Amino acid sequence: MQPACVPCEELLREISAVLANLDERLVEDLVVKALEAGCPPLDVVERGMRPGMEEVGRRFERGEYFLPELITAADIFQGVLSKHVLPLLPRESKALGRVVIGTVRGDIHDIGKNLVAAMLRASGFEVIDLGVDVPPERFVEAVKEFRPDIVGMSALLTTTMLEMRNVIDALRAAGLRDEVKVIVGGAPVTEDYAREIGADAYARDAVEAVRKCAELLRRA
Ligand code: B1M
Repeated sequence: MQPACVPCEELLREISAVLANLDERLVEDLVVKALEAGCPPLDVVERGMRPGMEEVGRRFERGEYFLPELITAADIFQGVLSKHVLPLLPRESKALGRVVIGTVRGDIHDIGKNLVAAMLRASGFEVIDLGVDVPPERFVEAVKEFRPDIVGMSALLTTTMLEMRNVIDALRAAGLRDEVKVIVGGAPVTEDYAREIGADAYARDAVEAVRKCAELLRRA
């Protein structure tokens, strides 16, 4: 991603700060202001709102915030995203490929996964979203049922990212591993971890996820 212009950078910093402070009205006002000023919608999300969520997470770790604050932050994020940002995403009409996506077993974080799904759809992928807390068997069933080109997994917890390996093993046991490409992502996931568990790709954000999925199709 290119650096944002100076007025955008300032607005994005402010968005991050007011989201971290859980000020819903100000988040919405500033997001609208940033979009009207021409800041790219994805910069608003990835460089404004996402760092705000990371700060919420840090305050939670330090014991300054508790579960209700995490829930409030998630509600603010999702509300602003669906009201102001998602409607601005382009609609690509070409059918690029089919992706089955889900958050792995034991994990109910879905904001990042939903953003990845929305970006893939906007870029011309057909997306089948299995939701959250998805067990390996459900990924396997979905591959049999929908015959996707790609399986995408999201995990936000260091404990649940281990499930990604179980899904890949389950696909292999069902004789389906060579039928699909696998992409993984989520805050604790890394390129090295993706390689270690035998995934085909890792993406750190939604834009990279779209680029990597397009690359995976070219390699298929
Ligand atoms: Co939770 N939580 N949470 N939480 N939560 C984290 C993840 C945490 C890092 C906070 C912290 O302590 N700093 C921490 C995990 C620590 C760890 O494992 N190391 C944590 C914890 C501990 C917990 C609970 C255990 C708390 C508790 O109950 N005591 C609990 C677990 C519940 C469970 O899943 N079983 C829990 C619950 C929750 C809420 C339900 C309250 C809520 C989620 C609501 C929801 O998702 N609908 C929540 C939230 C909001 C967070 C933080 C604050 C924000 C997550 C978020 O939405 N970020 C988070 C702190 C953090 O992330 N640093 C935290 C914004 C989003 C756009 O980014 O999800 O990273 P992200 O997605 C990005 C990329 O990662 C990537 O692209 C996305 C878009 O750019 N990506 C992919 C994601 N998936 C991808 C898939 C791909 C490719 C890219 O390919 C398929």
